Formats: sequence, C-alpha cells, structure tokens
Amino acid sequence: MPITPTKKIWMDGTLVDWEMATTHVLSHTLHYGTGAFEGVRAYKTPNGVAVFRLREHMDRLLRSCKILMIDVPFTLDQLCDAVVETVRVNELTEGCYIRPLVYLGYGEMGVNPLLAPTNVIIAAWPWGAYLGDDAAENGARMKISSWSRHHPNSMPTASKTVGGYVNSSLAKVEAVKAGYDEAIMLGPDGRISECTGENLFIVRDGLLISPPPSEAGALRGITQSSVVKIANDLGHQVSFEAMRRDDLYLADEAFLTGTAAEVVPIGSVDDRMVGSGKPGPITKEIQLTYFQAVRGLRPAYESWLTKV
Ligand code: PPE
Repeated sequence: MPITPTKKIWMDGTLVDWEMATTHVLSHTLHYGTGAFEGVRAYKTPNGVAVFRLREHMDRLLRSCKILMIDVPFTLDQLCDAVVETVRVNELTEGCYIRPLVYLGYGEMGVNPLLAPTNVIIAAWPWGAYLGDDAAENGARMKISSWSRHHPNSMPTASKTVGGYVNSSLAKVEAVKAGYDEAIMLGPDGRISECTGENLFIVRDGLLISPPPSEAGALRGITQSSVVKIANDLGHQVSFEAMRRDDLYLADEAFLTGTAAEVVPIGSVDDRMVGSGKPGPITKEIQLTYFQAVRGLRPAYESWLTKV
C-alpha cells in the first residue's frame, strides 16, 4: 500500500512540510539499524478523532529505547502531545496510522551508537487494512516461515528495534513470494512466536490461547492486551501458553492482532484450513468488539481513547 502524503511531519519538536522531512544519508540508523519505532492508529469516534492507547504506545517506544541505551530528549507527555498535534494538523480522521520513530542521526560513524545524535519523528497518514480487506473479512493464508524469530541473546524482542525487522522482512518476502498473506515465525526453540508484525491467538474448546511474549520472543502487543480484556469481558477465558505448529493446524479458530493489521482471522496455516476455513464465531465477536472499541462505540473502553 503506497503512502499517502499528508501535510506535516513532526521532527524533533517542530512540524515540517512532508517533503522537507529528510535526513542525511550518513545517519547512523540507516547503516546499523539501531533505532526504535511505534505503530499507532487513530479513528473517528462520535466525539471526534481519537488515538487508540496512545500512552501505552509511547511508553513502549521509550522502553524500546531504554533497551537500546538511547536517551530520548522528550518526555512521555511531550511525545503523546506531539502525536495528537501531528494527527490534528494533518486533519486525519478514520483509520489513520501514526509512525513515531527514534533514530540516530548524522555525526558519528562506527557501530558504537552512543555518540550519534538522537532524532525523533512522528508521521501520520491514512492507511487501510494492512493485510487487505479480503484477509480481514475472510481470513488470511498463513505460512510457517523457514526464518526463526530472534534468539533472546541476539536481539531484544521486547524492543521494536529498527534493525530487528530485517528478520520480519525475510519472513514476509518468503511468505508473499510463495503466495501467502503473512508468515508465522517460530522461536529458536521451535515453538510458535508471532507473525512478522502481529501477535496471534488460537481458540481451542472455547479457550483463547496466545504464546507468552517473553518465552516466545514475541513483542508484548498492545492489541493483544486489548483483545485479552475484550475477550474476558465477553466471558471468554484467555491463557498464555507455549504452542507448536500442530496446535495451529488443529485449532478451532485462529486470528492475529496488531495495530496496523487490527484483528484478522486466520483462514489457513501451511494449506491446512483452520476450523472450517471461515472466520469462527469467537474471532468474529472479538473483531467486531475491537472495531467498535477503537471507534468509541463501546463506553467500557473509553479510557483507551485520547481525543485529538
Ligand atoms: N509483533 C510484532 C513483531 C510487531 O511488529 C507488532 C506491531 C506486533 C507484534 C503487534 O503489536 P501491537 O501493535 O502493539 O498490537 N507491528 C507494527 C508495525 C507493522 C509494520 O508493518 O510496520 C504495527 O502493527 O503497527
């Protein structure tokens, strides 16, 4: 999906024109991948545009940077205000995507990042269904990747590190070239970890199960945590348990969760239909409730919304 340019990008505290938001080709992150980013969405609600779980996202950005030993020259409150400002000036409404990025800029070459200057940008633009409307409605075709997720001592998976996504890109390209929508990645121990940019859940005998983030080397998803709350409120039990690829093949239902992807049913894994191959009843119920929650149509989840 091509990026639709908007008017302004927030760069280190000021709003600059979209075309002017550039950096030097010798910026540190461009060469070595040390940097961190977030993906946030804003939606149209009955009370105007609102950002979904803004504070949690910006808090995770700061935590990603803590792991990488990057000192961010802005506070959590300043970053949250900057996101709201960026959405507001660009007059964005329904389903817009927000990309905050902390990167190391121009000034020092060499692997040691500690001397390079820290830059922060926030961009926002309209962005539709990440895996396409068909997958969101009818289920995504998934393939277990031949690429493993990072070993915990090779890349900190709790940090949305720029360079860490090379691993996701390899898996994504492999899956897409083979005709699938998305890849599922196994951890170094062979258990299910997550997808290239989403967490996943299965439904077995009415119980929702997701891989435990730390053990599985998966990102602690904010959509995943929203879905846990929604599922519990709908009367479904959720358990974090290690799972293997055959657990996916034999699941009654399965779906993936992520800010960009939202809630997407999984239709098949390695050409084996999940359940009937059609989105299951619990998946549909959770997907619908999530869509209503992000759009302010569920008062119980009002506290997740930051008005723009
Ligand atoms: N795992 C990974 C590896 C990941 O990148 C994401 C978000 C998630 C799980 C789900 O996390 P959360 O958004 O908090 O529910 N991926 C972001 C980037 C996607 C991209 O392609 O870029 C996102 O969804 O914004």
